[in-house]
Amino acid sequence: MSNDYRKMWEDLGLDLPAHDSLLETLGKGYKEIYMNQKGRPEGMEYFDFVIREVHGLRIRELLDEKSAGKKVIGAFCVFVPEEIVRATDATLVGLCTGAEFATEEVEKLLPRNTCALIKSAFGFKLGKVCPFIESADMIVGENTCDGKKKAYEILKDIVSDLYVMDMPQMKSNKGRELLSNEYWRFKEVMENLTGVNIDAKRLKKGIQIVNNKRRAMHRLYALRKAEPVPISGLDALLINQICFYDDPVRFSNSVNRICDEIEKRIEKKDGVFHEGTPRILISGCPMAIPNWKLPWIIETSGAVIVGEESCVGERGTRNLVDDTGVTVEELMDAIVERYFQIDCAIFTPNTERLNHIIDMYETYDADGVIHYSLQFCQPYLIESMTIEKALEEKNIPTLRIETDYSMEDIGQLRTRIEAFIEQIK
Ligand code: BJ8
Repeated sequence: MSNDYRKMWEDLGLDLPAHDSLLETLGKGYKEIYMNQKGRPEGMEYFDFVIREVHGLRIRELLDEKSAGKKVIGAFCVFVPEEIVRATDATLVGLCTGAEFATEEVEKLLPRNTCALIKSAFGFKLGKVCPFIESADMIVGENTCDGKKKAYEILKDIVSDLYVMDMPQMKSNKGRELLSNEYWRFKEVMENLTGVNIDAKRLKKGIQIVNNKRRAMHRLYALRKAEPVPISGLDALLINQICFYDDPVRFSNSVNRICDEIEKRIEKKDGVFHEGTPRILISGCPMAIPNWKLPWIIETSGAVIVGEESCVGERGTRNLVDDTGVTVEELMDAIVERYFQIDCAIFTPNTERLNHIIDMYETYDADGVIHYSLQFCQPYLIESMTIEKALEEKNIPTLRIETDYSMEDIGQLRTRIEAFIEQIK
């Protein structure tokens, strides 16, 4: 990375030695996991570039936008409506939550048995290694799981401008009303922060930009149904992860470009795994950069991932917002309608999620489901048991995995996954 970037990180208040070590670990992990894959589509070059520049050029772009008077908003959850952020010309970025960092410091503030995702968010802040969190004008938290909502009470003292959005826990009329009220409140907060009045034209434009991003992802997902599989699950995950950071218009164009290439590959029956490779559907907690552990083990154990029932995957991007409304009220209603369908495990009951898993299993012609929960994540861990039972009743082979971001359990995970793949072959 150039000296220019070093100055930028220093100005953002990052701890440069700690940041150097983070980048080195990231780079090493990335090389080992991504660069060793064979036959990747050429279009992955763009995403390799983005990941290389995730703390470089992308941060420079965000800082340039800020100098031009625009705002950067950081978030931890797919319930934060990007359409509203876009309508004010601000940029929404997903904050880093996929690796262990500054654990000792974190455990002075949070109990040890807090899920890795929450600890990671704190670790990146306390370790001063995340340029996204330091660039953000406002960070949006959401009262989803208990872990997050209690953690925000502590996070508010270590970040400036934390805004917390309340969240329904049930898909009832009352729940919908709560979400709607919260989105209107968020709209007002965004207007005050940016000085931009969100009218119907702006909101529609925001909706269209985000819809286009989702459309491109839907196109990519659909291509993964092919046999032999034309893109690895690791590469698809990377694209899903970059979806949270990149400029949305450029990102959508790049995804569409790789889809054009993949379509040609499919015509030639050119796959990244040979025909007949066991096809896995992953379901569960989100996997933020650089959490590639489980997919890497699966795809180096003789199987290929064909879909992710996850917020960094189909749960996060499915369903478009209806953009046909003409008033702000109609468009806001359409936004609420779309987000209220997200079947996160924080909802009770949450039967839609089970139906979606079964639907994805069938659509992607999967041979088995691997359910992934982070340790201490009660919503997904508890749901995983009902899901396993329901899937097994339908004779869908299922493996339940509980892990964290450490590398200590790689051997044990590999043994269990290899045995599962053997069983479904
Ligand atoms: S919409 S999945 S992004 S809340 S892993 S912090 S649930 S204890 S991340 Fe999520 Fe939004 Fe739901 Fe999606 Fe809590 Fe579990 Fe930790 Fe989690």
